[in-house]
Amino acid sequence: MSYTEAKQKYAALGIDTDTAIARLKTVPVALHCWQGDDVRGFDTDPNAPLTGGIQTTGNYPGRARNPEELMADIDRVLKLCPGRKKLNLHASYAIFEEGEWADRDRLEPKHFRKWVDFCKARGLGCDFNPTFFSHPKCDPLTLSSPNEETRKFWIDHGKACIRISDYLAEELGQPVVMNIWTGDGFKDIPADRMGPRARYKEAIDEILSEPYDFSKVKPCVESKVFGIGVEAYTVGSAEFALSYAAMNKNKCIPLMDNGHYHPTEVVSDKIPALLAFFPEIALHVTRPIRWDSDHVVLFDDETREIAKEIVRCGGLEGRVKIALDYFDASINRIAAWTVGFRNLQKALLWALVTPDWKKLQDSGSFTDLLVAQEELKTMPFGDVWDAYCDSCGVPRDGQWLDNVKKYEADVLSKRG
Ligand code: RNT
Ligand code: ZN
Repeated sequence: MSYTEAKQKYAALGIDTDTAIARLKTVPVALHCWQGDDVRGFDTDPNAPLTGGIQTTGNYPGRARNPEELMADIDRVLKLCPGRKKLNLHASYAIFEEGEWADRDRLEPKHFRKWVDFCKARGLGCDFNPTFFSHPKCDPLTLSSPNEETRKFWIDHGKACIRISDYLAEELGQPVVMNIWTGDGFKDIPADRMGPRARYKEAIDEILSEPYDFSKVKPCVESKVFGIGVEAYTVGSAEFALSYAAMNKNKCIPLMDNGHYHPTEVVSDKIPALLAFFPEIALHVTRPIRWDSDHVVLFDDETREIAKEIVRCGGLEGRVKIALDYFDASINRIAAWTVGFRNLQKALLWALVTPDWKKLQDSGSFTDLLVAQEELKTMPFGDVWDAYCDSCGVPRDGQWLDNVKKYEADVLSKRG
């Protein structure tokens, strides 16, 4: 089936596939740098285990060990993925000069200058994240710690990250989403649930007291239901994060990660709920298997449904900030990165060529709606996807994995 035929079939449903393709090309999606090196970063012992309730599993060879390797790997992914990208960095990816090192409370814009050069050369915007985990100053709590010195260290880190985000926004001329997530919580039933939350709230207030222009720097608060080692209680629960964002609408936005809810909850349904109240929201698109396992994003029902809600609710017009967040260390990391990014693009394209059946719903025509939704599934979507890849100058499905395998043989397999 050719694209021309596919285009006609969609036209019969009232969909212009050319318009959908052109639209998707303008939508920024943040590519997370941390799939390339198992969330290790460059500022702490690369052999120390991750802390903060997140975990990578697997020891597939070829992990990026330094900025040069990570940048080369990102370049490979960029070439294999269609669509408009932003880079998404963590503070732990600071790049120091020979012999230089700064702790997280002392990070400065200059430690991200090489990343700015990288983004500029590729026309990318950049998002940013303070790194409140995998560091000796996690006691293990950070912003909610009862220890004043610990809390101050992490507040200073958050403030430094606001200044770095401001620098990234200035330099790259695009807004920077700056996401606050901590793994603060307890393994077992806490004696005091309120204290940590009160301290967390105050600490975020202090971070956000650092001056910034909210049209350029978009701080977010990401919630989580539980993490490994903090199974009984997380300080930044859904209610906490959402309430914080609701009470501070002029200075931050809520961020939902679809791995951070009870397994039967779906973020797709939460998108319009939040957009009824918030002008802007942010997403981490990932794939949970039984828990926040951060598996590679698939072209599955929920990813499509998330994409559909983004499109239906006007999210592509800037109201929904889209980012990816997964890390699989058990397979080729470049392939993991690429297939996940391509799958999100696929889901967005799928959503853009899905007819708006609001009228069927509003007129109570639920039989028609069900049949229409089911029949859409066997439309020649693959041809539209191929046309999108072609027009972005990237390989079609079936044509990129060999490229990754060659890179593995030539480059990745030589890394110790
Ligand atoms: C962890 C959160 C957080 C991290 C990244 C590395 O559960 O999802 O967003 O995955 O910041
Ligand atoms: Zn996340």
